Amino acid sequence: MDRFRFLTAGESHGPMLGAIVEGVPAGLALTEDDLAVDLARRQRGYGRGARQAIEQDRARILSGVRHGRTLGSPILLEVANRDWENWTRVMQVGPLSDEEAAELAELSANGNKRATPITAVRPGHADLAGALKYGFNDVRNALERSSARETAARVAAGGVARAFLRELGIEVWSFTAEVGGVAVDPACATRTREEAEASPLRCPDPDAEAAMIARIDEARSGGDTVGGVFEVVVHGAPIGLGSYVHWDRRLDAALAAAVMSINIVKGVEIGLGFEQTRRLGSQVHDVIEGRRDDGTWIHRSNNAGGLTGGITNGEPIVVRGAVKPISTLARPLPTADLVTGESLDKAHYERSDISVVPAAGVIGEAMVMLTLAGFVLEKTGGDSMLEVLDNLSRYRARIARTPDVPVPGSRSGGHAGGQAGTPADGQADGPDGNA
Ligand code: EPS
Repeated sequence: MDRFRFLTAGESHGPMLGAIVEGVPAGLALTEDDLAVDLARRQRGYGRGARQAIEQDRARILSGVRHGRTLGSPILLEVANRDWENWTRVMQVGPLSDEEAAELAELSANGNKRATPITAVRPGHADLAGALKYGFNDVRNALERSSARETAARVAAGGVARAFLRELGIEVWSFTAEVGGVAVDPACATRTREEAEASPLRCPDPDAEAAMIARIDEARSGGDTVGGVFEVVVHGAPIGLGSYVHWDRRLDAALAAAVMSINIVKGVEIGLGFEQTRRLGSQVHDVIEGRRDDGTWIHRSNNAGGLTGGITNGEPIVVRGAVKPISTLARPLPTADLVTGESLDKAHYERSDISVVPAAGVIGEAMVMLTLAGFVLEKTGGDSMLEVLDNLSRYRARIARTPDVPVPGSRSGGHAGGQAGTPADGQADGPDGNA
């Protein structure tokens, strides 16, 4: 069973979004203010639409924390949908009385889009496949949950993972690497992390950002949308998270699945990603220069994105997500009707964002952190933070030394070299947390 897992619940225009995070060790300092930081970052970014002016996302912690510290029990989080008050009848949980049904029918007859069943499925959205799969004749039943609004709950859960990883010295950040075909030029990425974070697109290259903003404006005036690429970077992950022994123990595979699960993502790269296929091996593989005194290893480059053989190698982990253009267009594409199957001039439209690449980066961070937290706990074990920290520091100390190799043929625990891992240094039987 997974040591660390989470689930979310909630519809885009329902009363709230929820998340349950399970497996967080006891004793972690955690407050609602900690979670508010990433939730606010997810709401920002040039190209966002009208919905973000309504929402002020903040997570309530409803279980699993006492006096500011986790208890080791499931953590239940709630993010209210402020827009709910405009949707109470349309999204009512209880059955509609005859009067309530008549009220909705009248609203619809008067042209109220929200009260009218949606059948003009949007190309690129989950509308058609989702409605057919679940047997709906109103796309509202599918789009409410397939909406990227759900990612607010993931980011709330990701905030818990961030607090955990931070205690272990692991930091996760992201930036906008590309929008509408305009890419950051690494040579011109002059902004500090704080400056990039505060910029309209969370972008480290000011010139590229200006061109990206122009692309978003062009798309907006054409009733269109644009996608892009975000890059998530992890610093401080210990060597040895993940494994090559099975497909589902590879950290690179888990990170790819986690980032691909974000509603709008259609591609994931680790490190140099697809670019590696265009270069020779000698131009790709990261030359290993040796071990530092603190036990970390020096690679001349990081084209592997911190992961070799599905295992962290001590370099920063680099994961890129490809964000498709949003599928709800102000100038809708032609489509077909869900019920009649006949072609239509225009797909459904209410309101939408133009571009969400900066927000997708924050969601990417959350998915990376939630995945990493599980792999860290698999490595360290531990029911309390003290135990996790203790196990991790022993493991770090152990791998910083010459490998502790049993002498071939020895049955009594003799060790090559003799100096490493002896009871005298208190490490020989120390857990690496994976026992
Ligand atoms: C979304 C449609 C829009 C987005 C929404 C995702 O919502 P609405 O239909 O209320 O205008 O703004 O994203 C969010 C609400 C959010 O918080 O990210 C969709 O169809 O996926």
